[in-house]
Amino acid sequence: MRRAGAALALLALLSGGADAATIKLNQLGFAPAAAKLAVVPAAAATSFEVVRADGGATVLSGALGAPLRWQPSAETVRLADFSSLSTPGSYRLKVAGAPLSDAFSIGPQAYRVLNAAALRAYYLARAGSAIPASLGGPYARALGHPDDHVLVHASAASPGRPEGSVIASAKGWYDAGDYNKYVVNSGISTYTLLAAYEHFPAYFAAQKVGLPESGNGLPDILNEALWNLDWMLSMQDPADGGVYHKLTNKRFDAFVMPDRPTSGPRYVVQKSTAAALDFSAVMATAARVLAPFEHQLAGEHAGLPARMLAASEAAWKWAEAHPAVVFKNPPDISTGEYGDADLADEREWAAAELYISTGKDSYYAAMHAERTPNSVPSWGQVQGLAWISLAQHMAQLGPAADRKLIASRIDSLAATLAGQWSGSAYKVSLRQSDFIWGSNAVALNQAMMLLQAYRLDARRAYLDAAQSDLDYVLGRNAVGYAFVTGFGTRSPMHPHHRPSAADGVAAPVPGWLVGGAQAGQQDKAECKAAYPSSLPALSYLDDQCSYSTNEVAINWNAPLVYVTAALDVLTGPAK
Ligand SMILES: [Ca+2]
Ligand SMILES: [Ca+2]
Repeated sequence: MRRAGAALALLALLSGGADAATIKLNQLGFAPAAAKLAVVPAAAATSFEVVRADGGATVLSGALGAPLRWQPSAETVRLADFSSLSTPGSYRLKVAGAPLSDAFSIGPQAYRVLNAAALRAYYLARAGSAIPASLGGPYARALGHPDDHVLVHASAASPGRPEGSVIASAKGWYDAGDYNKYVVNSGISTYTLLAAYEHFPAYFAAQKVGLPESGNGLPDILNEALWNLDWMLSMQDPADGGVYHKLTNKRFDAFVMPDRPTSGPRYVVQKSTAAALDFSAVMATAARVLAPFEHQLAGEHAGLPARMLAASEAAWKWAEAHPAVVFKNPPDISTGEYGDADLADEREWAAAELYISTGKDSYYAAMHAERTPNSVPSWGQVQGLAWISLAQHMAQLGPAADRKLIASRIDSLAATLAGQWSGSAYKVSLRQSDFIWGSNAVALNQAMMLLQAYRLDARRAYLDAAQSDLDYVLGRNAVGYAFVTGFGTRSPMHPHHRPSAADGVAAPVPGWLVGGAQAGQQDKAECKAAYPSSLPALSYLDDQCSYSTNEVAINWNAPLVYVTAALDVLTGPAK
């Protein structure tokens, strides 16, 4: 991810988001039992109606909330709460003085189709795989980046693999808008998919995505995760357990299809402590998630769970011996860095996953749970993932684990997020300071943490706040976009994503969450189109040039997969 080399800005066809007078709501819809809110511009009206999308008959009317100021967009808005409407159907919101809202639907499994598309986006992003028309439809393409002939970069040279050695490191997902593969960002992405399965196995057993492997006895989400896990395994040096930080060209490819690379040979680059620890955490997680499928894992995957656990422990040992190898791009490499100098959280996460998967108390001790805080996960800050896994496995943990501490870490972060949600004019947990690069994923990772607490203590506010955060990315935001390609009434058409730019298909590859609004405008010099505003919640550009607000990334889609599944399950009928 990050930075296009020579981004050729398309002539900006600014289809434009909604303007300030527009009603903002989740453009897909809601489960019958979900909280249902819309943001209405504060004008003269004090009441709202919900009308049938066909015919316009009023089915509900209510009072708007008090006008409140939302600092991130400098707007004054009122909330419409139509949670009491639970009859399945298609509706619009009507407020005097504003255009009718976009249509939305109410019905069970409101996000099933979106969830499948968000997972399919990973399939369409597979390196080393052709996408046949039978599975990819208009997004069929030739195989790119086989990575069967990858060079060991000087920074990664070891006695057994001197500079220029050739290794195979096939499969994996393209990280984002670019065609490179990064272990650190793969770590949180793959974990989040594995956690989605681990927490909601019945949902994913029924989730058919349409993969080459579909029907092989594994749920599709695990088939997809395996494509990247196979690649990650090949990034470990079997001689010492260390893990290469990334597999990359020296420079970014141009905006071409993946089978037409423009940037020469590919390299594995320098082993790093972050890569080893993220790898260790993910392999420990995958080992236990895949263990029940031992009999379905055949051929190259035979015995995989045990090999993953061994790989995890070997990477952990390497990291213990090399605790502070911080990655920095060598001078001749200019692709994404994923550099991170704070490695305590990576160590805490790996220790927690190893504790859960091996039962060895030494790993729990290594986590130092009593001094490890909880936080909203991001690629560089992963301690929250440790707490998610510990909470999930609370009932099976040994006596060394402090259950009260685990529950308290989960609940206290959720309480903070719910407080932010409750006090927000848009009723979202995002604060002004959360409008950073990838703000849409911040919202969804906040939702994921809220849902962990709801799963522990069933406090309704946590579920409603998580719903609100999904609503935010699906349209209840200041620019009025459903921020997932192919979904909603207004969604991104020009993501910073090489296949979408080069495939000759007008519609972008579907199912991708774009980064979202933030005021940094780091691509301003490359963008011919002007940002509509410098306010954080309005600073978004649906233009290919905008890598800082309109790129896609595997780590951003993963919480979309998690949260849509969780809300389908948790707001659905009792099982
Ligand atoms: Ca870190
Ligand atoms: Ca296209």
